[in-house]
Amino acid sequence: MASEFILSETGAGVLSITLNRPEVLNSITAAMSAELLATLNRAADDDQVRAVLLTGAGRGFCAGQDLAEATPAADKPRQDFAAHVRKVYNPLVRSIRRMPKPVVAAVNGVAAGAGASLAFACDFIFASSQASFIQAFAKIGLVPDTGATFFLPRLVGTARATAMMMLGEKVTADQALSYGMIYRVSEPDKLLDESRAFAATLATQATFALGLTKRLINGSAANDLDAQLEAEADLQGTAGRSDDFQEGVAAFLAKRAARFEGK
Ligand code: LHQ
Repeated sequence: MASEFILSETGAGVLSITLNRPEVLNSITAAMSAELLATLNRAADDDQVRAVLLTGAGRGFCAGQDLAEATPAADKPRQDFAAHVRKVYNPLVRSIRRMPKPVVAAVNGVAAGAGASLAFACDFIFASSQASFIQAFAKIGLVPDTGATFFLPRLVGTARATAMMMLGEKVTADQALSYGMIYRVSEPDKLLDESRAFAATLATQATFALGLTKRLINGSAANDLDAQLEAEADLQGTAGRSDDFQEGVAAFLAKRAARFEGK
């Protein structure tokens, strides 16, 4: 499928995806979401891709739902947002969380509504010092979606998550870092280089095990201790049979750098 609203390129084992509707701060239409989902799903199956980077073109990361596409009209029946969220947003979150490789968000500017939620679904968040995070839903009479009510309390605790989601106030990159909500703040002109270099380093690591680690992190949100211990044992069995484990130990014993292939 040719992409009109996103750009993508692969290099050094990293698929870089750029949301590309800068004139509306990369807000999401159904068409853009379909392109993003197809690209993410292809990345999941592509052995050449061992890490994914998600960023936005222009001065914004993503302003959430394109409100021009979701405008209520007095003379029309009210829209069914339940169906919209299930179709347009939930598959994106599932695709990022099920991706058996790390996904890095490079938040170059404002991330609002579902745009912020998408960043929260990623494994690492780099943010420009000029970026901000806004749970804009409350301001327009909606509830947080796209996983925000799942990820945000886990990232920052219930008190801060409630304030962010009920007040819709802007959280700066530095605040987000101090909350433990994001991984790193970069200077605006260094964000892409730093986050891409980070993703490229991840892509040289034992990415098969990183994918399994991600599954364990996903599971720990719902499992009790016994279930989680069992899941760890199970996936350690899988990791222990991998080529990357053979290589990792061989490299350690030979005192050389490992050459992982992600399998
Ligand atoms: C936009 C948008 C936008 C269209 C900026 N849409 N044009 C799920 C299910 C169903 C329905 C609804 O939603 C959802 C999930 C959601 O994501 S709900 C939350 C939707 N997003 C928002 O409510 C955020 C709306 N945007 C804003 O509050 C501001 O634009 C922020 C705070 C993000 C940035 O403010 P500024 O830096 O002052 O930029 P701006 O407001 O001037 O925006 C620049 C342009 O982008 C402007 O167009 P213009 O033609 O005037 O230059 C905006 O209209 C356009 N834009 N967000 N979501």
